[in-house]
Amino acid sequence: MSFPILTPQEAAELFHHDQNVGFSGFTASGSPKVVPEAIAHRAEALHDKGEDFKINVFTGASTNNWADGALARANALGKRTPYQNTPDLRKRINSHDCHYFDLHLSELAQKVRYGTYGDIDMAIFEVADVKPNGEVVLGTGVGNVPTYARLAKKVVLELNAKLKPELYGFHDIYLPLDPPYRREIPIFKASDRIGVPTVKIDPEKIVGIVHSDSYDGIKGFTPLDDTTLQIGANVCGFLINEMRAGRIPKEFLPLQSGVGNVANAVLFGLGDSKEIPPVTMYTEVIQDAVIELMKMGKCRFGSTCSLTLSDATEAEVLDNLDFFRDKLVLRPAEISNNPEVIRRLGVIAMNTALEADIFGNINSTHVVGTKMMNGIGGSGDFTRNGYLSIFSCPSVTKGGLISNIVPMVSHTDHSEHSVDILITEQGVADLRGKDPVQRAHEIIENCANPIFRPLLRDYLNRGINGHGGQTPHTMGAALAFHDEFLRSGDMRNTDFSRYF
Ligand code: 0RQ
Repeated sequence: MSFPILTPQEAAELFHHDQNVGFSGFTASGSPKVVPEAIAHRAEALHDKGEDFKINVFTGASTNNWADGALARANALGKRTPYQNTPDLRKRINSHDCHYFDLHLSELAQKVRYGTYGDIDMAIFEVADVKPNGEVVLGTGVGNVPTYARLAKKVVLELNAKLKPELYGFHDIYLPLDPPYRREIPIFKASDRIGVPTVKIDPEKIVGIVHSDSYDGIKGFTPLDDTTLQIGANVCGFLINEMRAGRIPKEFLPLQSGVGNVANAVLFGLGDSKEIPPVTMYTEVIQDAVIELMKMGKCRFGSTCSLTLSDATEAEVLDNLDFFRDKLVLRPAEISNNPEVIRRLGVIAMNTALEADIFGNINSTHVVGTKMMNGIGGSGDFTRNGYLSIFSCPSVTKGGLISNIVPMVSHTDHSEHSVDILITEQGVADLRGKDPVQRAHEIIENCANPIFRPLLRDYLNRGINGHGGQTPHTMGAALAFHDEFLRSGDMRNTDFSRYF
């Protein structure tokens, strides 16, 4: 069967108001690049005529500026899940123009298969190759394609010339049976393959192919500053101590690392360490640092949902696929982030917090408790199920106006029950085996910025000497740091006497 070749504009005409649309990819990697932008233009034209036009977009994780960015600017997103990170969409979410529900990434595919959110009307998949029988080789990110491919009524393919058919073999496509028929996910080490290399789409559903020619559009990392480097060094130092103490076996354990500069700094630090053996990753995103480690022989294998690489590194990988062929596997999000596998493999989870409280709860998503930043992403999948769950962040933000260590988090994504270790540039708080007050001392003395330590000690002592309890919060004062920030823009002005 040969499929019609469409322009992005012709493809955009196939989408209608209030349809549920599944996108390929995970982060900017593998996300569609030309059709969503054309849909955004179509939305603008329809809005100008006074017509309603918004689509509900289901992805693997965040997308890119051509998809979430353009659709948000056009106010063309009705519902959106499970994760995003573009400034324009963030504004739409916080102003209620877009109904965003923030979900653990591992959960979406199964919920979609059960029909929780209705039918999947359309899907747009970026592919490296397509066969006449509807079999496709995906690109740099898988996300939830296997599920959307099965359920979507119509599929538009974006055939990206930058990708190569030789990506065949990098993907391991596996769709688990749903409960009550689910069996074990038979991954026993990061490199195990359990599925097939391609996604088979019913050719009758493929309504056309649109050509594109672009890398994922991810910028290189900004040079690491002193704070980031020190956090990275503290994480590495902690992991080395754990290995020396025998709490991490000498073969080491698979690593998951979130996105961003801190994650990159940690991985570069691990690469420099003579003591840590070459690592494996069981993770959702592989960034530039892991590719460097592979070239240095310091990373043996990476299991991931996406290659979230800067354009230069993506080009390098695509030009050297044979070198990476036995070092990488790309899996669907429900497998890369699968709680059963994460727990079985003993993954060391390393994620970033916006703020942590003195008792060990983490806020990763909401600025001052109200404004959505990005979403929980896969951080909950890994934190809750990892062998060791580490959070890191700088001790202060915005030049010291904000303390990232607060009396009580203004929103909770990861509770004290799931967080083992907190790390800032100041040091390491080991929360394991400690009660709430012991954890508070550990966090204040080792992780809080010295400028904020007296205020945090004051809060803790007032609580202990006041209403007490195992977790000695003082309800009227627990959010005093945030309250002060909203009043004066500077948490350092917090005056607890106002609240007691
Ligand atoms: O603001 O953008 O105006 O400069 O938040 O902070 O320090 O640059 O850190 O880029 O690593 O993001 C938690 C958001 C951290 C991210 C979060 C402000 C700060 C800055 C960003 P500017 P940094 P990062 C893998 C796993 C959840 C999902 C996840 C995230 C901006 O890591 O989204 O982990 N995590 N997924 O100034 C107010 C505070 C603040 C603050 C920082 N306490 N109050 N603003 N900022 N702390 C990926 C996937 O799942 C796909």
